[in-house]
Order: sequence, then structure tokens, then C-alpha cells
Amino acid sequence: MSETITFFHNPMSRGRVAHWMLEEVGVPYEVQLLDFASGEHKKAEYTALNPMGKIPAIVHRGVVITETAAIVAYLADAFPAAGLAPAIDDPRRGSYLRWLFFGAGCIEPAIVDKMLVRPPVERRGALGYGSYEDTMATLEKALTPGPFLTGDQFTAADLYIASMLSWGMMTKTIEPTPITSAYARRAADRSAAKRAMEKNAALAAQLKSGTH
Ligand SMILES: N[C@@H](CCC(=O)N[C@@H](CS)C(=O)NCC(=O)O)C(=O)O
Repeated sequence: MSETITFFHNPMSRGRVAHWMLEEVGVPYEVQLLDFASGEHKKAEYTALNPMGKIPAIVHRGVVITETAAIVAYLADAFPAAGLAPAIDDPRRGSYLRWLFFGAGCIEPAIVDKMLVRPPVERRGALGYGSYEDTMATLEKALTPGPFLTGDQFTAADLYIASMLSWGMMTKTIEPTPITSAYARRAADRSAAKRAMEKNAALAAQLKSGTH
């Protein structure tokens, strides 16, 4: 079983979130680039690992982990020295899990639905995130006074949610507010985030030149 993490990635994907997290925990990982254009992510070799044919995925100690939020949570727990998740017996653990799941279960679909301009849903009560407006207002409340979701400690939940916000702002799906833009900036200012951005740009160039 390999201690080195294999990271299945495409630089223009949610893999960027996992990449940032890998840089945060600072353990060895090796990148396997998958080209969307030639459909490498839908080929048997990869769908044997992730039948969804979606990126990202990691393999660590012989176990496959897919779903960006799960990857982020897994890495935070597997490498506690990075200090990105309150320990199980830490009272902040509950808030941490709450916001991590809120990120994956509410913020992510609220932003994607808004970006894709999905038709209004009659039965809002059956929709997990209710409405985009309620979701973002709840997030703003959680970030007040901040600076992070569980207080002073930056956690994997912040990494995940700040990534979603930055992506939403970059695609102009989200109208930034003073709270959300300051939060996204605070997170993006971390050295691991900057390292991941730089490495990602190099990987994008590699993919473009067909040398992966
Ligand atoms: N639920 C997955 C979604 C992953 C996902 O949708 N990845 C996109 C890129 S951001 C993808 O692989 N798209 C390629 C495709 O579906 O063909 C997660 O959170 O990781």
C-alpha cells in the first residue's frame, strides 16, 4: 500500500480544490493528469476507480476517495499535523462538519444551479439548499464575526467553501459582498493556495502541449 498519494486531476476542474488541500497538508503526492478533450476521464482505466468518470479522485493506502469535499475532509483527518480539522473531541468539530457539509450540500449546488440558470423550483422545501439567497445569507451569518467558519482557525471547511466562492466570483455567478470577498481573499492569500495556483498553471500548460 502506497503512502504516496496519487492525485487524478485536471487543472480546469474541482481538482483545484483537492490540489490546494494537498499543498496544505504538505505530504508527497503524484499527479495523474487526465485530458477532458480526449475523454481520458471516461476511459476504463479511470472509471474502474471512479465510475462517475469525474475529477478529482485520490488513491491513498490502496483506497480510492472521490468527491472533492470527501477528499478535503479525508486529508484533514489523515494528516492532523496540518491543523485543518478540529479533533473529534474538540467542541468545534460539530461546527466544522456542519459547514463542510453545508458547502457540499448547499453552497455548491446553489452556485451551480444559479450558473446554469435552472428553472425555478415550485417545491423549495424539497430542495436541500432552499434558495440561493437563504444559502448565501446563512453563510454570511456564519462568517460574522469570522475570520473563519469556526472562529480563528482556518479549516478544510473554509478551504472548500472559499474555493466555491472564488469560482462563483470568477465565473460572475456570485455577486461578491464585502464579507464573502474578504473571506475568499483571506483564504486565497495562504501560501499553500498560491503554490497550488502556480503548480496548476504549469499543469495546464503541460496538458495543453500534450506532454502529460
Ligand atoms: N461531485 C463531484 C463532482 C466532480 C465534477 O463534476 N467534476 C467535473 C469537473 S469540475 C468533471 O469531472 N467533469 C467532467 C465530466 O463530467 O465529463 C465532486 O465534488 O468532486
